[in-house]
Amino acid sequence: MELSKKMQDALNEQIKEEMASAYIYLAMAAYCESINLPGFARWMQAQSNEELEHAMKFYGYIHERGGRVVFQALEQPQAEYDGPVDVFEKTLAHEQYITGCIHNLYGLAMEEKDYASMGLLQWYVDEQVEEESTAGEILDTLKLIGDKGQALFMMDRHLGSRE
Ligand code: OFO
Repeated sequence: MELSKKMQDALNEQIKEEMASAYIYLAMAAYCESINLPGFARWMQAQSNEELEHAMKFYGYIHERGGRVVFQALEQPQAEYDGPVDVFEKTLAHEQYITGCIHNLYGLAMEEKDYASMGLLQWYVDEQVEEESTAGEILDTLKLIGDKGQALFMMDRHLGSRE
């Protein structure tokens, strides 16, 4: 079954969202470097790489279905933040936004009875549960830590161990 034009456009739009996510997290990585939190920066870089993988999974899928990938322009990501809590508040909010995008896509696939796309999107639905949970847990820990420098240092080392 050929990919509908409407579904193709929506998937291309989601490639943009995933690339924008990669760009946002890389900007957060650069910010973390600037405030001497190299572990946080490393974690954000790994997050950014994962987002590129999310984009490329859609890229591969559109081609597999005989569709056409068209890239869109990305907005400039925010450069400055108000410390690590702010970074993770924005990370969680962004992931919640992405979950909404994925659910809308799933809804469209259902409407169109595009079962193949529903199968692909189920992977993203599950991934978003994990993404929100991870960001939420880190945010909770950061709120507990408050301004205790030593605990933040330990957290930085811990986050820096992400592969
Ligand atoms: Fe962070 O999951 Fe994709 O965007």
